[in-house]
Amino acid sequence: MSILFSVSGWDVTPWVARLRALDPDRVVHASPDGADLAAVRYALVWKPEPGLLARLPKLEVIFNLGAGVDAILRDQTIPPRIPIVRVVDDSMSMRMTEWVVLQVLAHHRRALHYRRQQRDHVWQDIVGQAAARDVSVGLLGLGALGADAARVLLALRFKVAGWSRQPKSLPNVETYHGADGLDRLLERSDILVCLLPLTAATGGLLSMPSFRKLKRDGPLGGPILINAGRGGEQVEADILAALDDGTLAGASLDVFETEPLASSSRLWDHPRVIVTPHNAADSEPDALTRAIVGQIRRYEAGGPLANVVDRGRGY
Ligand code: NDP
Ligand code: OXD
Repeated sequence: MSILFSVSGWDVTPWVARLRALDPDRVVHASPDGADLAAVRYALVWKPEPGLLARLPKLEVIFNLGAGVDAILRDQTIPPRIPIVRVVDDSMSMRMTEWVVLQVLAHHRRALHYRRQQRDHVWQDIVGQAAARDVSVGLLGLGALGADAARVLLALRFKVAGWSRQPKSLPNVETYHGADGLDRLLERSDILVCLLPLTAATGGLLSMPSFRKLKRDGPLGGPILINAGRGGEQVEADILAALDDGTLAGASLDVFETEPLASSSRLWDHPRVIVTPHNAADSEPDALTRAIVGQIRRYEAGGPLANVVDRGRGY
């Protein structure tokens, strides 16, 4: 019984090497090419070829090598009996929190403005710079990633609120849920951070109607949008229109409607936008292969799998 990798867009070599080192007795295929598909028990995947997983008759568990499962759930051929396990790991949460904090601080401390001044050799302070305790950060999504970001933002003294599907309680975080809750979160947010999974309910949420509900009288000269969830959650034409008409004062985007972001997109050159290439929190081969081998050992000893995706919910 073997393990099969099916990964697109990444170099799978370090993953295969680490897995073989951790579990030397197991046959590990780096790709479906030439593999005995009839003997595959576990599949480790990122955006696998649609239809492939349905062709593995002995498949017992799918390990998605990222946290988001929108891509794999689009493959309707995956038999419902096979559990899909996603990434929930400190190595990922810490990376995402670093990215979120970097972006929040960049806008809070006007990094883009001072960068332009540096380029022009201008020595000039913005008078009346707000303190973190005067800035409200609203987190869309209070899961593994949102909750970790909240913890560190609180340590920096930001006011933190969050929105989830179900009611949730986190220390020192104002929490909201449901449609009414979303409006209440938006109207109190100077900085909106999206860490939501892409589902039928979250697609297109980051659009002009939401931007218009954000807090307007905060200390940053207007609301800021930060998105590292999925590009399908944002309407880029609305983001640009909102930046142009002052509905948004700035944005940091790690994910895009189409990736890679087209070189013709105005987002690249916008003076109040930070673009990163969907790398806010990369999957770390070392930590994640260790976690997967641990899960396989527990599972084979009769224990439960952790972090199984609820396919009905979509995340
Ligand atoms: P989790 O499943 O742990 O958390 C998701 C959160 O979103 C939960 O709080 C959930 O609510 C909330 N949520 C889902 N649907 C809704 C809804 N309709 N209304 C309100 N809240 C909702 O996911 P993670 O935190 O691990 O990851 C979040 C996403 O981040 C991933 O799905 C992926 O898209 C993205 N990501 C991006 C990366 C990057 O590099 N840019 C890297 C890793 C992940 P509830 O608590 O009630 O279930
Ligand atoms: C993920 C991602 O979902 O990197 O893990 O986007």
